[in-house]
Parts: sequence; structure tokens; C-alpha cells
Amino acid sequence: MIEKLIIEKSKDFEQTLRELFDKKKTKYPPSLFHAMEYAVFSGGKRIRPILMWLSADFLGIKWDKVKDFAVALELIHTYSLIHDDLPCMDDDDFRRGQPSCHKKYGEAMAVLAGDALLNLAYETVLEALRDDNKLYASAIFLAKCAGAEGMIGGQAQDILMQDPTEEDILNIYKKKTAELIKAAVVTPCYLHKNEPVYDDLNLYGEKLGIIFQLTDDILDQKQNEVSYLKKTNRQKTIQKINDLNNEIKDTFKKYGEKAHYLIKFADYICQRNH
Ligand code: GRG
Repeated sequence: MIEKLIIEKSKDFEQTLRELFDKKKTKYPPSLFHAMEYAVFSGGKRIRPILMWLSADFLGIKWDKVKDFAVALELIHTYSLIHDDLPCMDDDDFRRGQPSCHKKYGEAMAVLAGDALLNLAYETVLEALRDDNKLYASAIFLAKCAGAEGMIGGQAQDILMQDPTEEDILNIYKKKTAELIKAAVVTPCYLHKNEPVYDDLNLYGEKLGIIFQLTDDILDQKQNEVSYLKKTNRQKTIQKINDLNNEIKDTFKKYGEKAHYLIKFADYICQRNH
């Protein structure tokens, strides 16, 4: 069952992150360390690392080869949430039902914790490259997804956009949310020789990323934010989620049983309630 697999993989991944933080504990200034640790270990679902595991499994790539990239991705995701909650961005006092990082540690420490997590992400990736430089292309891909061509670019468009159309909103979702989901699914591809599969996983990441944001719109409706749900309605949003999921199913049916977990995971995201 996909739920069991998700719980199991997220527990394993929690342990991997814990080991990294234990190694760094005495090396960072204590207040900065605590702000970083607070943000990383406050109940994140670890969706992106789990997805990377599923993609690696689908491609027949050993988890050990891509684990450091999953760590980096989760650190990048966490930094983006810390910065997104700041008063100059979304100004959110709560994250995952607890005070957001800047509410607990102050704005300065939250900015630095986000910056430090981003740096730790690339430190982790560079360490992996030292061991195996075949990972070079994966590292470039991850950096692009997280940067101005990807998530950061999407966040900038989101802030600047005036009176967006439905299509504008979906295009922003494709960048600000789907790029990190795509990174999870596509980063392992560069270790795989069969290039046609890249396109299918790319499609999977992009569609699932948009689905993820649409389900987030339904679960976490915010007053001041533009969203596809607010621009349209609940019925149209659910229809869009189902259409995107059907595109995933159509693309992956040729893989048969091998794509079972990827398909089940997409269904799980469509039906998620947290
Ligand atoms: C500030 C650099 C910078 C980027 C912002 C848009 C964004 C990137 C962050 C804002 C939060 C947001 C709306 C992100 C879109 C994706 C999303 C729904 C994130 C929440 O991801 P989950 O549910 O988080 O995986 P957990 O708490 O489980 O880790």
C-alpha cells in the first residue's frame, strides 16, 4: 500500500536528515543551528524525497546514489518555506500549525537560517559530486529548478502579477511549486541511459506539481492570495486535478506494473487531506 510505503520512507529519511544535523551541531552558531533545526524538524511531510525515492526505484537506480540530492531538495524546500513566511513575502505567523521560523527566532535569524539551509543543500550536493562526477548533470538540473528559472522565478512572478488569468495562475504554479516536485522526479534520470523516459518523468513532475498546488489551494485557503480555486471554483479545480492525473495515467500506462507506485502516489496526492 502506498500509505505504508510513504510512512516507511519518510521515517528513514528523517533519520538521514537527523544524522546530517547531528554532524553540524557543534559547527554552527547555536541560535542559527536551532532556527535551522526548528524549520527542518517541524513535521514536514517529506513528499519530495519520497518522490525522488519512487523515481529512482522506477528507474532501477540505487537510493544511495541519489539520497544526497533528496536531502538537498528537502533543505531547499525548507528554506523556501522560511523565506515565504517572512513579513516581506506572505507574512505568515504559523507554519505546520506552529509559530513560523521568524516568529520563534526573529526575522534576522530566519533569513540566515534560510540562507544557511540553501548553502548546506549545495554543500551536500558538492560532496556527492566529489564521490561520483556522473552526478554533475543532476546537480545542474536541481540548481535550475530551485533558482530564477524555476521556483524563485515563479515566486517573483507571483508577487509581481497583477490580475492574473487562469492560465497565468497555472503558469506560476508550474514554476513556484512544480519545479521542486519535478526536481524530485527528474534528478535521478541523469543516472539512467534511457533518455525517452526523461520526457515522461518530466511530464509526471510538472503535472503532479500543479496538482499538488491545486490540492493545497483547497486545503489551505488564504484570504489575500490569488489562487486557481478563487479565480474559478471548487468544481473546476477538482476537474483540473482529475484531468492532470488522467494525463499522468495515460502517459504511464505503457510501463505497466513498473509504474504502479508512481501512479498510486499521484492518486494519493489528488486525494490528500493534509
Ligand atoms: C521564498 C525563495 C522563495 C520561494 C517560495 C512559493 C514558495 C517558494 C513557497 C511558499 C509556500 C508555497 C505556496 C509553496 C508552494 C508549494 C507548497 C504547497 C508547499 C508546501 O509543501 P508541503 O506541503 O510542505 O510539502 P511540508 O510542510 O509538508 O514540508
